[in-house]
Amino acid sequence: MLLRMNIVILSGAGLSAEQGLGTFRDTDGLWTRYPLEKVATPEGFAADPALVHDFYNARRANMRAAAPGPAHEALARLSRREGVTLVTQNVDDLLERAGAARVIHMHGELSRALCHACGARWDAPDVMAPDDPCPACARSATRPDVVWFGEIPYHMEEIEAALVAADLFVSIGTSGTVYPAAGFVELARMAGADSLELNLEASGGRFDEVREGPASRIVPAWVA
Ligand code: BV8
Repeated sequence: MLLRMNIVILSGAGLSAEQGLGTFRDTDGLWTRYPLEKVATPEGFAADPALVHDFYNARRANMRAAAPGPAHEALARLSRREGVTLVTQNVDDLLERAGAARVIHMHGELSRALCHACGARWDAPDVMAPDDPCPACARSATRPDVVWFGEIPYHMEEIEAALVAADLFVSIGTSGTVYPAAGFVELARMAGADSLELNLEASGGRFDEVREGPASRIVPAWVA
């Protein structure tokens, strides 16, 4: 059982891979099927909003058809403990559906929509299209509420405050290729935290300890 300590947990696509949501950079990953520049950048959205909406509509349908797994349930239980901060790069809602107390979605959420004209946010419908009117300003300027490359991740101040106060930093199911998330382990180590990676295969980042295996097995074993 984990002693009473400040723990920051960062998760990536590997946390939800076994639930059918796929990853980005594994052999059959999303970025191998959709060029990142076309579907995960503001420029790609400006060039072809319909393609981007199709990409996120497909992922939203996938997410809504999926269910949380043992790793999500274990993290949800742990998140209700004082001193535990759950940060995720994932845009799915499986941790919330597993009962997690609070999830910090630094790359946004598939289940939310954003108006890039007035900044309004609302619960995304199953299918979004470029000419959907914004419920607040009525302009056709709606987009998925996710953070694309070149955009500023959400909740950075809160995340950085948690990292500098951490006794333990745990990275789960992420390749550590996307910044600023990939730099969190260094931030936590500089602040004196121990670091642990739980991943199918070690990402090669600088962790004090690495445990390899599928999240559905190694995350509940670590939380227990
Ligand atoms: C920023 C959108 C400044 C949502 C994503 C030039 C211009 C501008 C910026 C940059 C630039 N050059 C570099 C940058 C920085 C850039 C960046 O890092 N680029 C990379 C490619 C080098 N970052 C940004 O642009 C970010 N913004 O820098 O703003 C700033 C910074 C700080 C403060 C203020 C301002 C914005 C990045 C966000 C991009 N959006 N997605 C969506 O569509 O989902 S990124 C995308 O990659 C997802 O969010 C995903 O979460 C993220 C990371 O991928 P992973 O989750 O790690 O997934 P991956 O497939 O890579 O790996 C899977 C892992 O799972 C593997 O380790 C595998 O072993 C493991 N696994 C698989 N199966 C299992 C498993 N583990 C356990 N069990 C299993 N069963």
